[in-house]
Amino acid sequence: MIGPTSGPAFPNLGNPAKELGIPRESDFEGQRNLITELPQDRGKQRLLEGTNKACAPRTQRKGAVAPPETENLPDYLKRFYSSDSKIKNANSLEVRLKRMEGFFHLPITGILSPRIIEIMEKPRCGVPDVAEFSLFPNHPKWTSKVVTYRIMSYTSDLPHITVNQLVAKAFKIWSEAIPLTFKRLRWGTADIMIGFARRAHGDPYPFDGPGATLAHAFAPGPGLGGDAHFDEDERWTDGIGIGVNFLYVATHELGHSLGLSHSSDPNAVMYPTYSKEDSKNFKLSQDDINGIQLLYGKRNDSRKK
Ligand SMILES: [Ca+2]
Ligand SMILES: [Zn+2]
Ligand SMILES: [Zn+2]
Repeated sequence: MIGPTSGPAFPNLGNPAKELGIPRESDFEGQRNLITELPQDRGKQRLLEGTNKACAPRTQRKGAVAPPETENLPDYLKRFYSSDSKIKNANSLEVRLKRMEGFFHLPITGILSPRIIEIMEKPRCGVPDVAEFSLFPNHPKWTSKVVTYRIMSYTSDLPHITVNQLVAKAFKIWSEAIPLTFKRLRWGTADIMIGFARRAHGDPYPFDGPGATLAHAFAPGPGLGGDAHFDEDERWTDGIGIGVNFLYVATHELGHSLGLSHSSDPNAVMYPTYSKEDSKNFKLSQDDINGIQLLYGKRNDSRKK
């Protein structure tokens, strides 16, 4: 959880995260140790918890129609449904599974169903759906009317100018609903630092190769707060080519950068999983608009669309 009240849980992470293009294994090793030492990283939004398993080489190739790798299901639940430790048996897989069923408005059984397995198999955002410190409990948000961003590194899949345009478009999608202005910086430190990176990239949440986790972002705050990272091991597209729709994922991640957590409304851009169909000609759902306007209020000239 990143917020104004954040403690200095990861004091060394501010700068490496600002250098996304340069993954440094030595930093990663240090940070992984830090995670081990600080299992309750209350100062930071919990993203890809327990990534060691996720990064281990897979023994079998994961295909879209392959049966679920059941050994990874507990890992999924640990990563995205970290439980409230105050509850008895909070860490049991059954409790986590029930939390997942609750999030997706499925019957609460605590038993793996085909629908749950189907959801688990989808590529998704790395931010947990339900976790003790990921629910943005203090509602962190930007207090300035002008929020700055900077694109630190690019994907090799798209021309730089396309990435610039799509990021600007993603910000515009949000700014049409709220009275914030987003200003791009070419250098220096911006509120929202954006970049592409693969595997370990300077924060405690290394990416996982092609598929599975597509991106993650941090809630508003200092340091890593607001930053949005995209997995360079994905094939990114502007919506025309084959691959993951960058505009859609960027709009989703910037929702986190602005302070929104995941929505269980399947029509919402803030829904945690990604599908090619949903990303086509998408727009903010009423749920997304309600959420963002709860934080920032309405834009006065919101008719200007
Ligand atoms: Ca990935
Ligand atoms: Zn997300
Ligand atoms: Zn990251």
